[in-house]
Amino acid sequence: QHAGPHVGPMFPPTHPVANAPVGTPPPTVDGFVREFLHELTSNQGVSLERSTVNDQYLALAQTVRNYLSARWIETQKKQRTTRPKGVAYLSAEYLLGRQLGNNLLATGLIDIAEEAMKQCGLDIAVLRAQEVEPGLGNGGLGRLAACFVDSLATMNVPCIGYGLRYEYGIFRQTFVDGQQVEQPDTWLALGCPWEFAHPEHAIQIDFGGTIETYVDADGVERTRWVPEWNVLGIPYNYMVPGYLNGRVNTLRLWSAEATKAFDLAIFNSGDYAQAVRAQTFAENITKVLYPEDSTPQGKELRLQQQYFFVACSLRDYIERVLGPEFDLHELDSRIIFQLNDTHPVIAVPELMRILVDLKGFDWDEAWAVTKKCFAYTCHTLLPEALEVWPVDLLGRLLPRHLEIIYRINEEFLDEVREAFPGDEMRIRRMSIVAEHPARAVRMAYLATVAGCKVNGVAELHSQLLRDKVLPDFSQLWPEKFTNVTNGVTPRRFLRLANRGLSELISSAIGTGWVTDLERLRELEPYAEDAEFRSAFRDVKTRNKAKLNEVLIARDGIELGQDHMLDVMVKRLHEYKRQTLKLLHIVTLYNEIISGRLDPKTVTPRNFVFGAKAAPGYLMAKQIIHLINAVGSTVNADERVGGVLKIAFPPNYNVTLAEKLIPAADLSEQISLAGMEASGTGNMKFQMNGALTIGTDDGANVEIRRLVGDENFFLFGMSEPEVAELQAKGYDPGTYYESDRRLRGAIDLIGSGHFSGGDRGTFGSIVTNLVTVDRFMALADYASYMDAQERVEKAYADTEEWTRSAVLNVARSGYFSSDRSMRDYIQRIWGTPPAF
Ligand code: T68
Repeated sequence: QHAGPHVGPMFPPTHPVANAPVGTPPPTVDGFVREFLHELTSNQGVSLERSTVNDQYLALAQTVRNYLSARWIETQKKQRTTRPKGVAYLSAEYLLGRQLGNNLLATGLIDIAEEAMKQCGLDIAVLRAQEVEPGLGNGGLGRLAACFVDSLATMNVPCIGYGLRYEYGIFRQTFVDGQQVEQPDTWLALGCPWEFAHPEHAIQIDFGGTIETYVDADGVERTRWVPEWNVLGIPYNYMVPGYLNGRVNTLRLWSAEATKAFDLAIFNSGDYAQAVRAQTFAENITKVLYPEDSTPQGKELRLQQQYFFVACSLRDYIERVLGPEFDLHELDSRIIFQLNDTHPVIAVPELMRILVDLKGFDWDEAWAVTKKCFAYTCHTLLPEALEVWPVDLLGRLLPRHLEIIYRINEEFLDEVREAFPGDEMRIRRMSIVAEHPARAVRMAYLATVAGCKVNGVAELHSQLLRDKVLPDFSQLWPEKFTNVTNGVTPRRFLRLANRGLSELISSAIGTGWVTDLERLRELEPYAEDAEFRSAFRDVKTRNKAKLNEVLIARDGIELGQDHMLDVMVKRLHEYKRQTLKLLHIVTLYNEIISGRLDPKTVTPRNFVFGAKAAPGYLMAKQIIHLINAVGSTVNADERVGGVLKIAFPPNYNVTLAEKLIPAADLSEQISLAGMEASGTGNMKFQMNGALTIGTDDGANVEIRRLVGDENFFLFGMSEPEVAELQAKGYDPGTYYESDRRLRGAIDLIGSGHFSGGDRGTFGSIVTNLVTVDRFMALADYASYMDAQERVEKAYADTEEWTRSAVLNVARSGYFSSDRSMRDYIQRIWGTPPAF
């Protein structure tokens, strides 16, 4: 049952009190009040009486930030002398969530700050609610990056996170007549107190132009890039504090600005307006986060973003962190660049270009270094999610990089030819440069060829990655492939988000679990303890009450009282199957209104959805519309008697997740098996004592193995069964025809019942389900309905349910991102970074 030998924390906290220099006396409430008032007057320029909530929030943030910055400077100073090997996490997304609470926690200042604000007549909860979260990511991938940098800091591992400082993060979702409308995310509008801008460290990044050959001083023929235009990368540094350990790592996000060349153009230009537009052009690079998760559109601006941030990051690490004295032949002794999906893969030819064109390495020497410095994490199984860049686009924007990719590919294909003589089909399959439908570079292949390791993000995903996505590569280099199952930070998602449960846990087993989550195992005996279970239920009840308050204040949504809380929150995607969840709800509703089901016999439930759809993903947007339509119809229908309540608060984000997850009873993880790479929401729910209803997909497989079948509601086809059905030819129509309840639900949607009688509104959803159903919702429907009946039965036995919930928490230790980091260190990064 146990996921592996328990080795305890590899990196114990070095300084268990506050995150302040060793020897500093802990701050007092009075001292904190003084510092806060000082920040208010000196930074905001207002008195307490005249200050706004925003002033107060900013002053509080500044006060906390001062505690961190001293340790930050010390961390860097120490690193400059010890010169440890570190991790550079390259990620186009960091979905950080609010910072204030986390930084208070990391510094041990939560109680002091709360009391200090009280003494100033302020409610710290109101100040915390003022913070707009930096939504610099789409979903799981970006949130994972944020969890990983948190864990590395807490484990005392040197890490620098590199990414993009989007001026507009993930759009703010609103609903108009039940349909998604996107609003710009103006997260910087009221000021961001957590960032440190360093325009003096701007880096120039080139684009476009041509390449030319020349003969250098030694008579060697060399290539150089003659770029056409350039922009400046301005670093914005964020502090990433370890939990009570005194380490503060750095997250460095790049912002694009126009170079002097643009200023000059403005100065010289007769057409001033045109020249200013050119400046905007440069700044467009970091203007907005692309809201497409898992369906990259191949837009030029996206490639500009990718190259911009990795070029800035490599230059920064090589020139500023390592410095001019460093022998780059030894680069892998100081750094591993972890590629978070393919988005940063253009870093591979960029490092080759730096070494060969700028540092004078010969090709083989440069390739030997490069191969040791990168590792690649894949986050998907969907073929359409694998990034591919047309060569004409690449060649136009980065001509030298394209040439380097061609050479990497040639040498790689020679290696394949040697291993598999005469197998031209294999050569074509494995080529980094695809010839059809148009010539294009397959970034996942480039990452696999260049990376010293390739990993998937859950056991099943890693196996499918080896066997189905990259089979030729795993055959050639079996030792390259490995798994690291995702994890989530218990600081944010348990300690901070669920204070009640945290305190209950600590009262039972002490506080060590915060940095050593496997210790939650010690809770297992408490599952048998009726008093503990009752306290556990009280926490849930309070969390539900708090959620109600939040939803009323935020959206005017009222949930049913004393209902089971059934939650499905994640991006809207067909493979995640929000429609299957809807079919369950519509079935119950249809059975009630047609008199076959007495609502008094139904377990009262709140169904809560949270999901953003990519703006260009029309089917996803229609599904959002349908959820809202079903919600308003069912909620208003008196025949239901309030036993089914559907809530779809708009703009699901990290902040809302922190309210929803601790209140949930049931976690919906219902993707088609073989489609969800891992999932991480599933782990957060488990950790907070929700039971999972789920398919054998992604990390659900590992969750179920750990909690045991009796504490998990499994349903649906397994991945091999899916493959088999696929191969045999899937016809959703047969399921529709043969299952009365399913047909009833689909027909009700098709009848216009949820759309004021208009059959057209959801016609394409219905047609799609009955004729295509790419993700086989209909095939899993019956099994899902059965599993939901098991949920109802189980929920009726309160004590047994609580027992399961406690065991879910007790067995969630494996899903700490600290464990993920330990696995990365052992399986990928090699020698644990020294510190
Ligand atoms: C997610 N991927 C996986 N992608 O879907 C999820 N994609 O199973 C996994 O748990 C998680 O990664 C962490 O490993 C994403 O979130 C994106 O957001 C994305 C963004 C841009 C382009 C492609």
